[in-house]
Amino acid sequence: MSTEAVADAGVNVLQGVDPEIYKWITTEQQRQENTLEMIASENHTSAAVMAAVGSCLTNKYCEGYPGKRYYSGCAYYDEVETIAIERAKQLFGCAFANVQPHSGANANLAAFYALLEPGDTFTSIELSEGGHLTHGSRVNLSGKWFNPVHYPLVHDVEADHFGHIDYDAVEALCAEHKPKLIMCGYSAYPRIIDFERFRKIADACGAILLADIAHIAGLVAGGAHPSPFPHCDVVTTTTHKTLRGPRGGLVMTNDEAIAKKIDKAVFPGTQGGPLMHAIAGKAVCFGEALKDEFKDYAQQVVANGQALAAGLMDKGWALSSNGTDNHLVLIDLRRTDPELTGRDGAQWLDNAGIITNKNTVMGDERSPMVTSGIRLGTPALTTRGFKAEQIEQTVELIDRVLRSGGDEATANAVRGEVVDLCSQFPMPY
Ligand code: DSN
Repeated sequence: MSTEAVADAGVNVLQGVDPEIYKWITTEQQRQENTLEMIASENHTSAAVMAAVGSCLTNKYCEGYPGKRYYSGCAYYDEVETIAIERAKQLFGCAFANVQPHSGANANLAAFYALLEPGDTFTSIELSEGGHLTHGSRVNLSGKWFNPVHYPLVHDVEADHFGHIDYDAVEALCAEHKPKLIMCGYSAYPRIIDFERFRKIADACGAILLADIAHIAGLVAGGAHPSPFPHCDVVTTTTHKTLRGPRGGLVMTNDEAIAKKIDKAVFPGTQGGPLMHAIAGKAVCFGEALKDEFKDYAQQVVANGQALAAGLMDKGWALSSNGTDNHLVLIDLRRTDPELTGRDGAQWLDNAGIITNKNTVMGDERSPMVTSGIRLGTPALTTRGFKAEQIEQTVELIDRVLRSGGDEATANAVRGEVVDLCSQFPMPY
C-alpha cells in the first residue's frame, strides 16, 4: 500500500467508527486546502510523516532508551528510535541527539532541568520582543523557578541594525549578571542569529550557550541559515515548523557529559513514556530533510520570505527590522496604520482566507491579546509550491484586506481569489 493509501485508509475507517470526528477532520482538511497558511510556525507535513504518526507504534510503552527499556517487546522501537537519533545527528552535524521530547516546550524544560538549579540566572529576550513563553516568561515555569534577565533588540528606528539583537548590550548585560546559561533563538525574530558572537559572549562570562532553533531548524538543516554547531553547547528545537515534520521536540549537543544530563532530564526527569509514533514521524521527517530537494525548499522559503518583505514594504507597510533574512516577517502596524491593531488585522485576513497571527512588536504598548503587529511566514506556502510570483499575488491580497477597514465585500472577494490560487497548488498529501 502506498503511504497515501495508508493515510487515507486511516481516515476512511474513522468515517464508519466516529462520523462526528471524521467530519471535523475532513472539514479541517478542506480549510487547509482552501486557505493561505501564513502562520510562521506552521507547515504541511508529508503523507509519509502522517502515516508514521498514525501507525500502530502509538500502542507501546517504551520508557527508557534503545537497549535499556523498562518494558518487553521494544526491539522494533529501538530500531526506529536509533534511526531517528542517527538521522538527527547527521542532519544537524552533532554527536548526540535525544528525540523523545514531546514538544519544543518539553525540550526546553528538560534542558533547564539538566543544566540549571532553581534560582539560577539565565538570559534571553522577552516574549513580547520575539522570545518564547519558555524563555523566562513570568507565567511559565522558566520564569517562576529561574531568574531570567532579558537582553534587548536595537529599538532606534534610525539605527543601522534596527530590530536586530543588540549584541554589545547582550555582552554588557552578561558581564554584569554572570548568567549560568545564555539562550538564543526566538519565535518572532526575522534576522540571522550570530551564534559565533554569542559563543564569545558566553565564553567571556563562563555561561552555557543554548540555542532554541525551533523556528529556523528547517533553514539550518537545509543550509539556509548558519548552524548553531559548533558554537552552542545545547540546541533545542521543534520538529514541525520549517523542518516540516510531526509535532514534537528534539535536543542536541556535542558534549557527552551534557548529553547524559539531557537524557536523564527528558526521562525520567520531566517525561514518562516516549511517543513512539511521533518518534517514527520524526525519523521520516529527518530522512526527508536529508534529501537534496530539502535544500531547495529551505532556500525557497527564505527567497519567498524576502519577496514577502519587499512586497509589503513597497506597499508602505513598516516591518520590524525593516526586512527579513528568514521565513518570517513582522508587520509593525504602529508605523503604518496606528489605529489598526494586530487583532483586527489578523481577523480581517482570516475572514479572507489568509491565516496569520497577531503578534507583539518591540516596545508594544498593546496587550498580547490585541498587539500592534501581524506575524507572517512562508514555510507552508513554499511547501505548496509558491514562488516569488505567487508571493507577489499574496502581497496584493494582504494589502487590499488590511486597507479595507474590515469591509466584508473585500474579504469575500479576496477569499474567492485565495481559493482559486490554492486550487493551483495542491497539498503535499
Ligand atoms: N507557538 C510557536 C510559534 O507560533 O512561534 C512557538 O512555540
